[in-house]
Amino acid sequence: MKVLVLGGDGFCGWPTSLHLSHLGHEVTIIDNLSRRNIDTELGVESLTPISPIGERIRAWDEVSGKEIKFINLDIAKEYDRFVDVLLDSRPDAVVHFAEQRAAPYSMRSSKTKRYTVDNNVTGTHNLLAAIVQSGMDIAIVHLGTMGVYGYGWSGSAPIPEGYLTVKVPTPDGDIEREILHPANAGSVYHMTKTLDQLMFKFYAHNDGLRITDLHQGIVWGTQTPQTVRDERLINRFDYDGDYGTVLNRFLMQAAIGHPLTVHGTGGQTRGFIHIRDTARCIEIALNNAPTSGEKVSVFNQVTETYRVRDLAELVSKLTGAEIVNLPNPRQEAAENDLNVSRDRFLALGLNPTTLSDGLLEEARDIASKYADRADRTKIVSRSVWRQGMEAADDLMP
Ligand code: NAD
Ligand code: USQ
Repeated sequence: MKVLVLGGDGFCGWPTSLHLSHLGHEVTIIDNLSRRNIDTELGVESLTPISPIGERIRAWDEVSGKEIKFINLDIAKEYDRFVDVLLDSRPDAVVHFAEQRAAPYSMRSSKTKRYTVDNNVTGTHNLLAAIVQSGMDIAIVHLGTMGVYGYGWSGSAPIPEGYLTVKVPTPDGDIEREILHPANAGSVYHMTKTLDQLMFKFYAHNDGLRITDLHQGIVWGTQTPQTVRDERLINRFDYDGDYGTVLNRFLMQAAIGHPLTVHGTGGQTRGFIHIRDTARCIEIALNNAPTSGEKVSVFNQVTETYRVRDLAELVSKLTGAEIVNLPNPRQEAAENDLNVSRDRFLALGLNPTTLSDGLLEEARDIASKYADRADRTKIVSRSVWRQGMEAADDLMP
């Protein structure tokens, strides 16, 4: 299959590109390298030493004998060029990772709110319009988020895979309808993903586009069987207060003797998935694309759920790290349960990597190995959801 990977230089996109190339697909990465530029803007670097994209691709060619092409292009700003790329490369599928993905970064300032909306909403819409304009039959696999549902909105009822069956009262009695699960975004970033869903619904219905939307939980881990083949292929590991996600942050904090930064009581429950399983889920989604005229195919891409304080305790037990409860910089429920339906990927053969399989390896081979690259001043999350909220770094012991 010919596959364009939008955002293929990023944390999920790079290992997925290697995985697809390893399987024999013809992969072209499109990326504007904005994520690397945001690192520069924030004055941080990945904990792991990531190589420039050209070197990554050369290294992959050397170790695997397989070619990955790279095009530096902004999908939100270079529409005509993007249409030309589609017409020239004639892909069978596009995997879309190319969005600003950090909730704290999206809440940092009015500038980053506007950037996140402009980049994500326009980028996704450009992709849809470009495929229609090209007249080609190209399957889309998009990385969405569990955050479109909100966390615990339906109490103990499991969150369905995308759609909810509801009863609509009418004068002639109730009628049943299937609707998109109500959107309950918790940040400007998550809001852009709920807008993506509406655009997908429209284009699947109006133009018969074949779209899969993967509602992914928090990705943890770093390496995949392909990224370990050469240090120049290593995946990025974000640990800073904006881009670092909770479990990877706790592992890295433990490795440098920093207290584990639990927001509030740590009663927030979230869905998790290992990076190896992300790549495998994309493969499964590409092999099971819907046909034209079908509704958007939604999968919940989550393998386990954990409460933040339980994660902190797990890491603390493993490493002896101290735990600190900081005022929560976010506006979110202090405690929530999360019950997620996740049958579709399991039915299609996903064999998940669990925390118990991978945590020790991650702590040893990544967090400890690269601990001396960490900048302690970038750890605490300084982006607050509303003006006037307390910045937690003044309260660190
Ligand atoms: P990332 O920031 O590491 O990667 C995104 C890539 O897209 C970057 O390389 C960036 O340069 C590129 N990009 C952004 N805007 C672009 C544009 N306009 N044109 C071209 N390239 C552009 O993020 P990630 O962690 O790899 O996440 C990838 C996708 O998966 C995102 O859509 C994110 O919302 C989703 N997701 C991530 C996680 C997670 O825990 N990392 C969880 C759920 C969903
Ligand atoms: N948290 C802490 N301490 C920390 C960091 C985070 O307690 O040091 C808490 C947060 O307050 C939040 C939870 O941990 O309650 C998760 O935060 P996170 O930064 O790990 O994840 P989140 O902001 O939800 O975003 C990440 C990805 C995003 C993706 C989302 C999937 O950055 O791209 O969409 O996970 S999900 O959470 O399922 O919506």
